[in-house]
Amino acid sequence: MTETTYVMIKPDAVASGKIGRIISRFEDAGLTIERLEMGILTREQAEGNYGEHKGKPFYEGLISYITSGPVVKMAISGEGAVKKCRTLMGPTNPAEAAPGTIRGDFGLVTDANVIHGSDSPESAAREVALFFGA
Ligand code: D4T
Repeated sequence: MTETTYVMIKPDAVASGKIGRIISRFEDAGLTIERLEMGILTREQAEGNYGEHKGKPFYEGLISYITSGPVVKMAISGEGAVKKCRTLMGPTNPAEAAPGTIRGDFGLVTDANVIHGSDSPESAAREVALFFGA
């Protein structure tokens, strides 16, 4: 099924010059970049994206990290785009991510793990609306 997901290149990857190589992974896989915008998240946007983690020990660090510098926000579409993007990204902990995945190739630690991607079609719809409007 053709669907649209939300993907965000995180501050560590933007600061270290990985934007182009990361976007190429999605285009090379046949997915379409529908929307693209660079900017610094407000605290409200960061909390909207990570509300499910509120109260966890890593939450405050996560919010300050994700608002620490520019990110690249994208809406990406294609057949099975939600799952496909997560597969291209690799697991949350870059130490467990295989070579060839984005986190495996460009990341080292969970608290600065290069990229975010919606984990379900429901999250994707909510996050695309949160960052790009309806
Ligand atoms: P995101 O949401 O950024 O795509 O990551 P995942 O979907 O792969 O993983 P997640 O929701 O479990 O974690 C969200 C975010 O929190 C950071 N994190 C996570 C952290 O700093 N320490 C931790 O122990 C965990 C579990 C990394 C990603």
